[in-house]
Amino acid sequence: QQNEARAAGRNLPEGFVLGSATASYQVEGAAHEDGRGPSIWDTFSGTPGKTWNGDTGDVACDHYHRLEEDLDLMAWLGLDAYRFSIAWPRIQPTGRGPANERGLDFYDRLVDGLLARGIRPVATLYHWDLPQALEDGGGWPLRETALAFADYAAIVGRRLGDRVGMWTTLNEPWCSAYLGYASGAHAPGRTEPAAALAAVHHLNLAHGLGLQALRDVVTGDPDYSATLNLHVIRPEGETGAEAVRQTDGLANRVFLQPMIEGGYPADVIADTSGLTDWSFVRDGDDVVIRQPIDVLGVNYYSTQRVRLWDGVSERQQADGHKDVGHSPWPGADRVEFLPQPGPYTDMGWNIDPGGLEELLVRLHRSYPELPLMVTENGAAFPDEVVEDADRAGGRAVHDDDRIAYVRDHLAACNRAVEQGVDLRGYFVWSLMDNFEWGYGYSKRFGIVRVDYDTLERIPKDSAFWFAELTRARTDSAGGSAEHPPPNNP
Ligand code: GBH
Repeated sequence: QQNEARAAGRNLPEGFVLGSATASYQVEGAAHEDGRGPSIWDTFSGTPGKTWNGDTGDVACDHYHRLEEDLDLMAWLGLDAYRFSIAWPRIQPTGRGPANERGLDFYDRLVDGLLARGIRPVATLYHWDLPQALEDGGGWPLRETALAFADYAAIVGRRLGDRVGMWTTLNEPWCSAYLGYASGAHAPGRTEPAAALAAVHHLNLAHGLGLQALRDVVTGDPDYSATLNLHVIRPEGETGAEAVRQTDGLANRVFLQPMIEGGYPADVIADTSGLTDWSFVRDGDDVVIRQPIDVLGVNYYSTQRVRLWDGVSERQQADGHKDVGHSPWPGADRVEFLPQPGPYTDMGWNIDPGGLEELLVRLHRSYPELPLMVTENGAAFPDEVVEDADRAGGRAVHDDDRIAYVRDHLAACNRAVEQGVDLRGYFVWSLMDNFEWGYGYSKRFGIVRVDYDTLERIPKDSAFWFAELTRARTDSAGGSAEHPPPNNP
């Protein structure tokens, strides 16, 4: 496995960035400390029945208090870059008004700690933890939320803008809009398809306004980006192409087109005309949203297969369950998501590295000038801790399945590069096990295990593999990740 990791590392293009990713609400904990205000995820996870086991991010991985230990882990992993998100309610407890200095101090320490270890800080402004007060005022379906986001971006940019290497405005606005406001599976848990479409627009607007605000105040020379969870959707049967058109519009083109080309796809507006007339889009918004970006972040996990429901068969959802409850796809009522062939991760998502290659190549063909970055890719598996006398601490997690997942997706990245795709890097999701949203702590995505009783970090085999991978490029002479990770007795 060590040799294999080294081989995988040597295949990557010169300067390819290897990193790991997390998000504030999923790892930080310290939910009520240093002036942090409540976010929609505090409210949602605190509402009975919304998350697995009633889990919340109150403590999470306690990353807020274990920053130095986690930074040392990242250094041991040999990360080129670390992708984290900033909790808006730490910076502005009610989403508006003056900055909370103690909140800014935490990210200041994080950024400095990364730079001291030679790791490039990649900061996301919004990874789903909207200040609750802004949701109380209407949330993402309202224009005011996008305007507030620009003020927040300016505050953060002013404080960290001399040191952050890459800024990302939003993480996966698809999830914020459709899971937050249509299916209700994510905070704030609303099930209003028309509001979800208004949220799409105001998230896009926030992206544009946020970039403008950052550019006004940042003194460094960072890359600017957004991260999308673009869907790879394959057609099934005669009606497949039409079903792909509808879902590709709602999932992909409704973000890509305004951000990169300007304006909304006419077919999406037509498909959703029964829900909204899109009058929330004002003159000039298109120009604001279409700000130049230096790189597009792509989060990729699995693929989907669709056709139009024939009205007779039992309609399926993506996960193969019966279609119950509210759909995250406004206006695509006839689309049926078919179960995908395996193998699957613990999320029930199919493993399909070819989908990543396909997606990167498609994006490159559509936007040949736009560099790409895989800002998330990874897998949940039900890992087990076993005794292992050869390891520091006497325990190990043998997650061969995760190693294979990452290896095969990196190989897909290489194939895309061979086809001319300007792919700049890859971030594994995630640095450590964390709060997996509606699934609480039941799903483990980390390359480092978190023991939620003791909050101890135990590097899994995939972490050793990743450390070997990063070293393969810097140190072709040898050297090894064999030496024990930090903080292990
Ligand atoms: C990302 O979301 C998030 O950015 C991150 O915070 C999260 O922890 C991580 O991934 C793992 O979930 O239900 O079959 O239609 C990924 C979100 C992944 C959304 C797959 C929709 C479609 C699968 N998504 N997905 S299906």
